[in-house]
Amino acid sequence: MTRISRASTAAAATAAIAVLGLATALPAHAAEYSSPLKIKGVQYDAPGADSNKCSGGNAKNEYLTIKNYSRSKVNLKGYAVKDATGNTFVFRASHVLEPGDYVNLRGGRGTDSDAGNVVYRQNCNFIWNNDKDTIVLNKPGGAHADVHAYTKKANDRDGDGYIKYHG
Ligand SMILES: [Ca+2]
Ligand SMILES: [Ca+2]
Ligand SMILES: [Ca+2]
Repeated sequence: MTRISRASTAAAATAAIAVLGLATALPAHAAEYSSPLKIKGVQYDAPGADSNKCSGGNAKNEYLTIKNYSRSKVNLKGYAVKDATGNTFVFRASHVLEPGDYVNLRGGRGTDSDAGNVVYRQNCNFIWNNDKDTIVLNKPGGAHADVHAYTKKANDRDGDGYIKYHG
């Protein structure tokens, strides 16, 4: 991607909107943010009957995969994940993602592992609704990194509980 200044980006965007007359017509889901980290996919419905028991439940099998699509290392510390109702998880610890590296943010309790590419929410309740929800990934300052709304019907055609966003 060509690197251009913020001012020229804004000017270009304004010009494009003026030309296309899209100022009020852009739907929210068309937004694509500039971010090194994006949502690779989500297993929003953990396989099998859901149980939020910490022992024997399956919240660990509900997970969000966040991947570093940039050519630089990125520290997850300070990044936050939110659902449509505002349930929030903040990455509190340093966890560096190399270019192309990813992390699975899983429900349930467990030991985070950089080598194992896993961070646990330390919460045995499910966060991603099985019918529909919105996944928000925010940068440490609060700006959006990536946002995806889904419904089981529209976005999970094969019905396996997994939706792929970025490859
Ligand atoms: Ca779920
Ligand atoms: Ca399930
Ligand atoms: Ca699927």
